Amino acid sequence: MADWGKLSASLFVMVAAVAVVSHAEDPAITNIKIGDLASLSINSESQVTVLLLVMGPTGQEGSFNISQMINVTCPVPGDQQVDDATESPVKTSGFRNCQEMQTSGYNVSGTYTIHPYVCCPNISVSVYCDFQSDGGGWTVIQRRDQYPQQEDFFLPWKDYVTGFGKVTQEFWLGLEHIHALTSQEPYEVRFDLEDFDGVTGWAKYDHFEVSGKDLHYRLNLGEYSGDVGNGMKYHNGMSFSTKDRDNDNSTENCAVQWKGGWWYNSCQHVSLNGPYVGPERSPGAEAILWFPWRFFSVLKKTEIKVRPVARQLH
Ligand SMILES: [Ca+2]
Repeated sequence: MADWGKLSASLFVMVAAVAVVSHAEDPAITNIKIGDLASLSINSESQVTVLLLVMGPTGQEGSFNISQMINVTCPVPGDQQVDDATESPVKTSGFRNCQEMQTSGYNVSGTYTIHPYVCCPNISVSVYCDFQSDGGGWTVIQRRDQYPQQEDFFLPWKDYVTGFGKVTQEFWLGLEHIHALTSQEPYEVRFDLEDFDGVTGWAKYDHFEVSGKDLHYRLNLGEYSGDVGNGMKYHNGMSFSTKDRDNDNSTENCAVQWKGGWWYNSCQHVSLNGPYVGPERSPGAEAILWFPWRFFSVLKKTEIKVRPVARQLH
């Protein structure tokens, strides 16, 4: 029965996709409602080009502009580099993010499998869900903290795109996955910070979107709230840079200078992917920093987490 379901769904997908291709150049057809159609995949060398037509949940309203649906790209399954071997993720089905899981009753923070790609729901990604902080529903996209062995964050572009580290310890989820998450619907972001004196602080932006690779994963932030200062304002609108991909506004290479990938301007007011060093480090040296809060005092712990704005439970 399941096989027949897959087969019939595939046939439907192909027929629907062909129908759309044949009408794609018709200016009169600009929008298609979610649920009308599914997706067509075309294999290329390393990626899957997808004509994005989403089969949404029953009753879901919405539409996409055709011009936005063409040339959506997804990594092929298996690209994820984040290591979840230290804790087997709880297998789930159909959830695009941790907020949807929480709405369905999940409430124990930990490692879960989600399917964040609207274009490609077969792609699963292991993430850490925070169901406690500030109402929960957060998909964690970055963590720094003190461990016997610290993760190396001074890595090249390809690692920042696909992600690295352990989702239960230090990690970067990956720009492509973050882009997929924040492309689902309007998202917000929360930064949780802690210094070596145990003092905590937070910042939240009511909009958070990371553009795709064509725009070098540009950062788009909304309004700030919090108690650590609006440090990310300086980075809003910036492309991502790594030591081998200089997209910053400086004549220097900020990622080399500050030893980590980030949305550098020229260069930074916030540097959460810098080297992990203790409070005894040399003044001014590269580290994990949030200038408006602690200036050059290094931070002990950071978490960056995201969730859909419209689906908050409170
Ligand atoms: Ca530069």
